[in-house]
Amino acid sequence: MRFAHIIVAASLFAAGTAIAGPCDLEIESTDAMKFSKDSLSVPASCKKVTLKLVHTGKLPKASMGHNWVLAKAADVQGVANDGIPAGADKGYIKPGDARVLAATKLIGGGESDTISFDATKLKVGEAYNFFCSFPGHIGLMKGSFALTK
Ligand code: CU1
Repeated sequence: MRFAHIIVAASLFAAGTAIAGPCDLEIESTDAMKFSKDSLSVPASCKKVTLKLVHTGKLPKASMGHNWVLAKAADVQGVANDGIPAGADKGYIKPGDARVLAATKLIGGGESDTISFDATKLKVGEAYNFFCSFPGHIGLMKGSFALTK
């Protein structure tokens, strides 16, 4: 299992993905409502994780906005449901939602956002998901996130 993770990471790297270090992640999002990766992981030794979300499309935030939201897999649907009434101004995230472990801002085509978050509260073996909380996007824009030993 651990070996498989290494192979995935190595192949992503070989594909030219810009990964500056093991605790630095980058993911793209598109006008086709897709993330460029289905899964992300960082070593458990990371105290701080940096994630850069890039929107490679051209469509505006109002119609094809994307963000990157991290939560426990079990919390994801609830975070998504509660984010919709929060509206675009709040990035479709309920203010103060403690289930949200990290989130970028909502961005449109041509934009990017980079965040850093505390990884020391994340646990090896816990199932995390990342997703886009723009209404209706979670169906296509969701992936797994894990801490690896
Ligand atoms: Cu999205």
